[in-house]
Amino acid sequence: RPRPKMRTVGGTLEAFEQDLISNLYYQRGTTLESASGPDGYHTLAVTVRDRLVGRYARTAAAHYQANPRFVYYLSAEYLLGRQLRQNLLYTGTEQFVRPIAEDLGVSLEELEAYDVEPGLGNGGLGRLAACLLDSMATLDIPAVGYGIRYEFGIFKQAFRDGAQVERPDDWTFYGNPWEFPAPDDRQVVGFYGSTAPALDDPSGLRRQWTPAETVRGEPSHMLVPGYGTPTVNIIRLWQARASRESFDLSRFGAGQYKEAVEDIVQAENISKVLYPDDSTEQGRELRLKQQYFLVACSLRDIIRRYRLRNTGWDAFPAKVVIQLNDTHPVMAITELMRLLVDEYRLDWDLAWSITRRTFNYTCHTLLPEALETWSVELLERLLPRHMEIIYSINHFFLQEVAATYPGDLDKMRRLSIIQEYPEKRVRMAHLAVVGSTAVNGVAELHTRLLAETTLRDFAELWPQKFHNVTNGVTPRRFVRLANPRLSELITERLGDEGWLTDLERLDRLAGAADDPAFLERWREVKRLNKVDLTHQVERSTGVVVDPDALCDVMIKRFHEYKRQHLKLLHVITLFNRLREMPEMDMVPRTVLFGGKAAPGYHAMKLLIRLVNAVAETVNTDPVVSRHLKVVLLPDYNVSRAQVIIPAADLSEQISLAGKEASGTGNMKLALNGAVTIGTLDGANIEIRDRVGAENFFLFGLDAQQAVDLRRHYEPRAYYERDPELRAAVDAIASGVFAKGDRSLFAPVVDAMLGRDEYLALADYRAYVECQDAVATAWRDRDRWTRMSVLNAARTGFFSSDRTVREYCDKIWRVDPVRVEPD
Ligand code: 26Y
Repeated sequence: RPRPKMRTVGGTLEAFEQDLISNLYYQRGTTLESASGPDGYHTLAVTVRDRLVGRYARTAAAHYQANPRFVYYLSAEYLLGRQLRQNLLYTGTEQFVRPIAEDLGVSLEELEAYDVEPGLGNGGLGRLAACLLDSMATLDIPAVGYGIRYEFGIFKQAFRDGAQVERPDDWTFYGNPWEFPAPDDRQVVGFYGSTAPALDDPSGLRRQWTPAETVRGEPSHMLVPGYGTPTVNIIRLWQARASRESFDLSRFGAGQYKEAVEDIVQAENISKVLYPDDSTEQGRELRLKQQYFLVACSLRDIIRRYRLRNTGWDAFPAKVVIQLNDTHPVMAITELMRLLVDEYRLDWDLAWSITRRTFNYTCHTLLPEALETWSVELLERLLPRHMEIIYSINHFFLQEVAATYPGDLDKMRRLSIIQEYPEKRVRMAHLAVVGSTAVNGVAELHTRLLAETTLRDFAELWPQKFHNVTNGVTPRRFVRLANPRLSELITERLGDEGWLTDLERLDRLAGAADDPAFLERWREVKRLNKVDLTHQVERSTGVVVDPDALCDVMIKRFHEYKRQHLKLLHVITLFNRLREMPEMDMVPRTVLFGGKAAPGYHAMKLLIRLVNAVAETVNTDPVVSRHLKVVLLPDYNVSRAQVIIPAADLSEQISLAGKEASGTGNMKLALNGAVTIGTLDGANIEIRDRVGAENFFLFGLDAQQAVDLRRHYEPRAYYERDPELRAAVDAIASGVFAKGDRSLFAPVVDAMLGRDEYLALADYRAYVECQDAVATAWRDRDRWTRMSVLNAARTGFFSSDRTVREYCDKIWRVDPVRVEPD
């Protein structure tokens, strides 16, 4: 078989093969003859990784040389996805692997099976962080991401009798070839203890904290390469380690083995799991510890880096911009104040001015219950000095408020960082706004509603602080890697791969939407992707689905506001219709759900059971299953998303208007040619504006109507009035999906008819009618394919490259630094 001879940025094939064999020998200590699968994978991984190390070294050198302003992204979550394929693509070595693997008698797919995705996040916010880092590197922005190296990431989801069971995600069990430990940069972090006045400080604002407990933070980093550029940034992850004194040798000697390691276990628990259950006091304390651990380690590292090239503090905000990804890292504001005032002895006002100019805050929610608060009692115990600093910040802030609104005590109460009733708590979002230069929402509607509702008083006080930066997604992972067939077709049509770094060029596909030959090829790509998905569905669930059916996809965390139950009511309606009229000519559909429910979120775990129960009933009904299949794919994650998204025809974005901050799955699906059925919520609105109303299935209440209706809402009235809705709800209540057991799903029915918090019943009729319009459109193949093409062609705006450019222009004011090419 002829081998490509050319020299590319990835080097030559011969050199790559040489390095592979040498790495197998010297890194794994084995030979071709005796290597195992994991040996092969690790060897390939480090061989690819090695090609990024030179770039990283040159990036670090260029950054050192330029001493630029850096973006430091602080996030409790990162959902990076698998690394192997991405790094093969980014290093230009993808082309070598197949011929070499063939030679050695293995397949890339076999090796890739060992590539584990680091599940260091829950959902949208964590994946956004990963997309932004990818775009920052691609745009040559000097940036570092900081996070926690959770020993166990997001749980693995399985189903037992249809119910979600959670298994630990031991993602580093076989080692992680993608990270570099950096033990020299470890930090020490304190907890608990007491504070005392500093000796020579008449203002009383400087104090001395003596922690009662210390923990080490050990960093390791993963490389974040840019696409089409030599820039390689890093994400630095902290793992908690007991300080060396924690091992109690004398107790061990006395046979008290458990007690001897107690302190070690306690310390290392800090980075043990992503989002420890917070239903107990200990759980909440552990979460706060995690948050402080992350920011304390990261700030010390940021200061260490600053001091490599700078002296004094005046230039700090000119060289350091810190982006807070939601409220989870907001304690960084108080920690920087503590470092500057107590440790570096700056006076309060200067420290506060530096701090405020350094931080910016991104809010990702509108739900009041998602706004974090911490009890003063807990803070006083765990971080006594930080609590004092919060009081001082609040004191000076409220003075400012009083000067602006003299005598308006209600205003003060609403703006205060401290909530007084029913118990004293610290409002982290308020602290974030007060301590930041810029605050942003993640879609236009979200930003507007933030300013009008959740953060209204702040938006009135400081209107210039508020910005919108609509989210985006990286086209490298979610189009090029996830959907190579579509990527090839696009590249062929547009003439080159420029669209991958300039996504708005996709608009040149719009012309092709009227070219029948192109439509035919577009359909063929979608079909092949659906065949791939079909195999995956069959492997993981045993359900056989028809690749020619309409592939109707709802993939996201299970949450009431996202309204998986509304989708389910539609599914049950189709089921009822088919049972009633077995001969009806219904458009064949596969309804695919994917998503996890938080382990303590009982209502959603019950809904998962119901989805699985409906799936079982539908898929085993001889009549219904000819037209309809329902699947809940277990363990939805980034890797699964990369298989599902390219195969989707219809994208379900049906949250109650005014509840979904942005959504990013909506963007990924549209870019892959799925047509959206959705409400006027989050970024759906901006997607519809761009793809055109005629290429988007809109239904339901808008945000204002939802607020108005909520005031006097009676779900039962909708139930009584609409026979199809009644039949759907009754089917659940009657036990059809529970082998006659009427009690199992009764709580779902009660929630719908009782309060129906997210107005699913009110939107039901509009939704079902809209779905009927979807089915009609689907029957006209060319019409549908045209819509599909136009969705991809017109959503180039939703590249995270554009998002990062907006952050750069509006908030960060950082410039790119060019790195010496390979
Ligand atoms: C405090 C803790 C319980 C907590 C943990 C995780 C609170 C919030 C979160 C995660 C929030 C999240 O993922 N939000 C999503 O962020 C996306 C990126 O901006 C948005 O697209 C999406 O609408 C929003 O729900």
